[in-house]
Amino acid sequence: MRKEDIMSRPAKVLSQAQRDEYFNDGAVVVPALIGTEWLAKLRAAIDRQIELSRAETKSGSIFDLERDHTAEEPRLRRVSSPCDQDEVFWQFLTDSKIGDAFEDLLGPNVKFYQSKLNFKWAKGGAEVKWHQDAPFFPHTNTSVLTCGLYLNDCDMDQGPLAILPGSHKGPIYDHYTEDGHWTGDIQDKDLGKLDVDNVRYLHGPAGSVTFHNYRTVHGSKPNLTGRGRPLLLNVVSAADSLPYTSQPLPSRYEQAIIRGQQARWAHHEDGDYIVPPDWSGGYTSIFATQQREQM
Ligand SMILES: O=C(O)CCC(=O)C(=O)O
Repeated sequence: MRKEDIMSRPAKVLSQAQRDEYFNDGAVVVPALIGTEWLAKLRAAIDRQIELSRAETKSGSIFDLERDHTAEEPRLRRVSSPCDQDEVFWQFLTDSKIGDAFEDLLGPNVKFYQSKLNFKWAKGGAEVKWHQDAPFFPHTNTSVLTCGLYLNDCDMDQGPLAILPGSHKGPIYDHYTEDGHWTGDIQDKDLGKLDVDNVRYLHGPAGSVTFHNYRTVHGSKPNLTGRGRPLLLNVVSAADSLPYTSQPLPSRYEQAIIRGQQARWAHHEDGDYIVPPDWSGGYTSIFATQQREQM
């Protein structure tokens, strides 16, 4: 959906300044947007996933585990497609005011693309290197965003999401090595082109929500504190933005409408997009590919 059409509608839950920041900088964090009731429900659902992970000994299509994960001391990197694992995660998207925020940034018709729960466990939760989301799942237009909900307070030392303001207006960077291996991060040859001195950290108290456009360059540092950093990430798009490559994180809700209705017309924007690998044979996580565990 076009920015002018989105911004011509009155905001439901974000301020005009927050909407402007999203469009100008490619990201915004809204402090404590989600209240204690939803946080309690979601934390209980996360605890259920952690309990289930105790039975796992290696990473698979649902649980991505740190090397020293054990039944006694679980250490998770990610739960893939949490909406498919526990209905509370889906209800959060359809029944909470997060849908109003989506409308403020994407227009009245909003659909689901994928979800993941990234942990950054205490004392070692891994770095996420600079990358863009568009190379993982290109769409016909740029009305695609990732929304991150901090389940606990997240300060500067816990590896908050970091973004490079304005980078959504720049190029799509290569996420393959020169010899054609997908790494899921921006290659050394391009790192010097990034304006990393201008980095902005999106942190805040529990219930704070980050929104970044799928072209925005982002990443996060390791979590070396004793406090975990569970971050629930949902990717949503305007209904008229369609993916044209296979989904890395399959879900029964893919393309399900969260607000409004399905589009009759797809909107296409001009541009050059890198083609991701064919994920239909399976995908683990950004942590595994960036750590070169599969190369
Ligand atoms: O968990 C994080 O800090 C960032 C994750 C991320 O950017 C991703 O999964 O694409």
